[in-house]
Amino acid sequence: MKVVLASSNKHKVQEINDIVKSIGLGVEFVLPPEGFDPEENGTTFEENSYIKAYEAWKLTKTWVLADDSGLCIDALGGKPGIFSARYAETPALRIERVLKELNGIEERKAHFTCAMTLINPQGEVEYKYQGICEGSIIKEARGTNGFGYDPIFLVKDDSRTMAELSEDEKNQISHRSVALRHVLEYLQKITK
Ligand code: ITT
Repeated sequence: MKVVLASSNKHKVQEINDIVKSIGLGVEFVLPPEGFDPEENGTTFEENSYIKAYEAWKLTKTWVLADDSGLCIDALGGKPGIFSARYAETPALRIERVLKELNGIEERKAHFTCAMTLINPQGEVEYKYQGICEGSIIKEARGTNGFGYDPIFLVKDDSRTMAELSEDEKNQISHRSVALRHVLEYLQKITK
């Protein structure tokens, strides 16, 4: 079964394909066609996930999955949240901004969220799920794996940041893998 993955983020696409491979299901994710450029003007992860999925559905009229994700920091009232990809110009500057905003703050609890929306070939929402991964923000970036805010995200009950985990380890626990496993379980059920 082919599913269009409504994303332009190559790291996300890679992680999603790796998770699917490790589970060994007959689902193949393909990229959206040229011209896929959704306006992410929703106010929640769920809304933006739907906007991306629906935009890709309009172009393909087939099964579509979208991932809207981001980092939510308690002490910053949930920021960067849905603005995670736009918090500053580059990934390094985004990390710098977060660390600056948390300067002097000891309570650094945070979580990653991933809202997935699956749309069927009729253009209806077939399934949605929000996955979460808990942790906290350390004071200095560590690690080179993963992407985005991974180097400053200390995984709960672990001494490592997300960027210090191997790809496989991240894919066992990440917000994205939690959401994707639910989506795949659902797809497996309905395609049996
Ligand atoms: P698409 O909309 O094309 O999928 P995007 O990168 O713009 O790509 P989002 O709007 O969902 O995607 O923003 C996600 C941002 O949240 C991403 O760019 C990172 O900054 C951050 N993020 C999401 N998942 C992450 C992860 O697993 N590790 C680190 N940062 C993550």
